[in-house]
Amino acid sequence: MKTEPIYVTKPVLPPLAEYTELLRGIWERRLLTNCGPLHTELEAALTAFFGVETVLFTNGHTALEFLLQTLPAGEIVTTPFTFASTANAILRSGHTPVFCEVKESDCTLDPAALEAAITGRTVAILPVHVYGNLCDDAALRQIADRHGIPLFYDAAHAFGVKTAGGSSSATLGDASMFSFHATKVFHTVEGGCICTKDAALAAKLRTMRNFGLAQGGEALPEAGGNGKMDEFRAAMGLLNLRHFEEAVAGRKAANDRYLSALSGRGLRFPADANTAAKRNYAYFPLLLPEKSNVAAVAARMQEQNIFTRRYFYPSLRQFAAFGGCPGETPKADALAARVLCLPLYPDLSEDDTDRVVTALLAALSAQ
Ligand code: T4K
Repeated sequence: MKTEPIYVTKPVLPPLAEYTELLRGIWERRLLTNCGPLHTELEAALTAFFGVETVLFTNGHTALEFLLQTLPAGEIVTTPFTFASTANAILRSGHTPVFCEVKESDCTLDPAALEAAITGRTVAILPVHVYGNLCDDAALRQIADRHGIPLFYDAAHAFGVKTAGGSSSATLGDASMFSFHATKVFHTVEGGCICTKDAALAAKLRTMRNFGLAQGGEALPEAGGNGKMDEFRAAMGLLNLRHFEEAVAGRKAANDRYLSALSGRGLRFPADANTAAKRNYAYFPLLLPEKSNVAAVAARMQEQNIFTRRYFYPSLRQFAAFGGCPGETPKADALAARVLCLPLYPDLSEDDTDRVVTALLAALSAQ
């Protein structure tokens, strides 16, 4: 008998009755988009949650493009150990990505390698809190300040994470982008935001996401685009925020089951190197031993109907679109070739975790 598939993630959904209750209001008002009341409510709720001003967008990638469009054209130093979106956003907003090495411990941008990547053309630094592992903000901040350039974070994976000192991840850097995609720990189906303490930047982004229109539509100081989130997705966000802590607790339980079953077997767990005071358990990445055939392990698990993902292989440096971009990153390229993410979501059952572990160990011993 064929077993049920286990995918790398399964989006959380609030109780249907709670969603239909909010839909009733949308039906009554007929305000579907253009910053309606649910949008306003979600922006305020997230500002309170993050402890810093939040500007909602239609998705995380678009939010990042809008943010990077506020900079003069130049080079932006980033990591190749991330999803394609990070470097795509740099290129598509008129800049050149410059790739910098990562730390082996947690796969985040290595401050020790950063200085050498900065040139007279650098306009910003864009590290990634990959897997929810917070970057070494104090060290990065010092370098950014020394060069007088902004420090923006791709915080797509870091919703709800708190620093060792207990601050929200959203308070780090000059601005941070969060993704609210369906596969994320908190989602609005598609969605994202920019968090920033800079009130002028927040105001500018609000204008830019609405075609650049200001003064009630009678002025257009700079060309903008359409980055707005609609009421249906804002409703999803309000409810998922209500149930967020339950979702994290479910993820943590599955994460801990994996850790106790897999420790001491020559595997490394880069998300477990996280020193945050509060984690979100966004992913369960494994670093397989050097020389492992990761594709073969994934294929064997797939025969058991278990769908892992190689987030984030290959290193961005190996994509044709970024071929001409500066930066040598052998460490990051080698780490990316060893990584495999196991299924992780709040209602991943004990039996399913066991199925994943059994399939993984069998695939590894067949190497
Ligand atoms: N920066 C970073 C560092 C990012 O990781 C991302 C996005 C961004 C920026 C950009 O943010 P957004 O513009 O997306 O807000 C996913 C997501 O589409 C993407 O949001 C995410 N990072 C990236 C790491 O992963 P895929 O192509 O891996 O997703 P997909 O469709 O293969 O889904 C994975 C599994 O999840 C499926 O096998 C089944 C399950 N699934 C998925 C969806 C969408 C469901 O069960 N239901 C669903 O609705 O990209």
